[in-house]
Amino acid sequence: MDSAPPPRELLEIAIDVARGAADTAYRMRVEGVSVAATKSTATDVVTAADRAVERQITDALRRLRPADAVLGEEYGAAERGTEAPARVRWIVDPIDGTVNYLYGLPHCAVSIAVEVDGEVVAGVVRNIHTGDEWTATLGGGAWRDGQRLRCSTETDLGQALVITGFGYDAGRRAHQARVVAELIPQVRDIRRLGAAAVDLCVVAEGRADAYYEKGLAVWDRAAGGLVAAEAGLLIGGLKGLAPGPDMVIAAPPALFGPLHDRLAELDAAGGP
Ligand code: LIP
Repeated sequence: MDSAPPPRELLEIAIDVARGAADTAYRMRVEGVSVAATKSTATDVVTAADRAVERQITDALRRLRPADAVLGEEYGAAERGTEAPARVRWIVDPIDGTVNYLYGLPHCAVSIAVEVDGEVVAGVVRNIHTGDEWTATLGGGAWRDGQRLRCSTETDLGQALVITGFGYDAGRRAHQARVVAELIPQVRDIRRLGAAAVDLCVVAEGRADAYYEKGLAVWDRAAGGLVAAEAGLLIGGLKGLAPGPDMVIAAPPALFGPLHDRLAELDAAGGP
């Protein structure tokens, strides 16, 4: 198989493609967007911008890296011109925080991560409205607009500002609401901002102390998870599992255990 480029080179491609995609998303938002379709439930929406932006990203990656695999939220695994295995795979969320995007709330982003041999080695999250751009390479640190990111050093869960999110299914939301109702008296406060990729970057730069959510897809968390890890956060699931659809926890080393244990007690990975 072909050799893979260094993470920095892959990151430069991701940044360039994400900037063009975010410009398109912003232009389409200004022009006006509406719901084009729904997915898992009537509130799990897709706009024409989600689709157009993912096509733009996939087309650009095809031109630049034709032998690579691409996995996107809206169109899944993109067609490749070859059956040869790909060492490099791009993981794309064209607009993370789609409901925020639909309503014009400025907490939504283009998220592009890139794996080599199954490990995420670079990622970019670019806020569509503000242009805030978070990047990371494996072992190379996490950055926002040239500033190195360091996560919170909070050690007391009772003083922690914790970000979370909720799914689209009513039964899952009811279970998640029960969990957060039990947790909220035991932490400083809860924030629900609506875009996992940005939430992970906000925690990476210490503007919140920790994050957890059940129900994330790999494209929601791939780039933001690398940014968070490179900023010093521990990233994991419950009971020794890797981060995945059942649970993603991102917390500083001193908080990871206490938050993990509380979420396990509350069966936060359970429910529908
Ligand atoms: C969103 C996530 C968010 C979650 C929302 C939704 P989408 O992704 O980023 O954290 O709470 O329910 O899943 O659907 O906007 O790509």
